[in-house]
Amino acid sequence: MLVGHGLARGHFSAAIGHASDRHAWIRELRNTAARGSNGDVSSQPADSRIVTVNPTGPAVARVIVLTQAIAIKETGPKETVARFGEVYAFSPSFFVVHRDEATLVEFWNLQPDDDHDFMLMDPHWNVMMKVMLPALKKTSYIFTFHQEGLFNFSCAMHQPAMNGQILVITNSR
Ligand SMILES: [Cu+2]
Repeated sequence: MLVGHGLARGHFSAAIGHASDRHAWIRELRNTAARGSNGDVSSQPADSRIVTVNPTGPAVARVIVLTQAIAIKETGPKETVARFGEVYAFSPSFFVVHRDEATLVEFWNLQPDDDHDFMLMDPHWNVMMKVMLPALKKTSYIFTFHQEGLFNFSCAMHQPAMNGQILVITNSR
């Protein structure tokens, strides 16, 4: 089990300063089932809020998630790729964050020529977020979960094997 380790607040502001020129979006992701019929989330009560995602800002914990090539056409084994297709994994595929604690998740796409994506689901398997993880790039977001529970994530491009889970536990601090 990997738990994001504590860090001084504001420590990452310089390291992720480049995030501002990426598609800068600041969202509070909510359960889509809680949305009104017009899809407007701004009118929803605060308790429907699941997670806040920011491209940049202060974080108190950090997790690095690598994309790992398990069996691919470039390196084989050829028989494995023929039987299963190209197989990738997130590493770690399971990590723990504290509720209401800003956690920097830094995705490192280690593949020189394969894109991945990160698709985050709510506990009812509604897709809350989907972003690209371009080849040979670091892509980072700051997640602040407001609900405890188990959240699944996937790379939609490499199903059914490339998945992971985030366990949100109580903030004891
Ligand atoms: Cu992938």
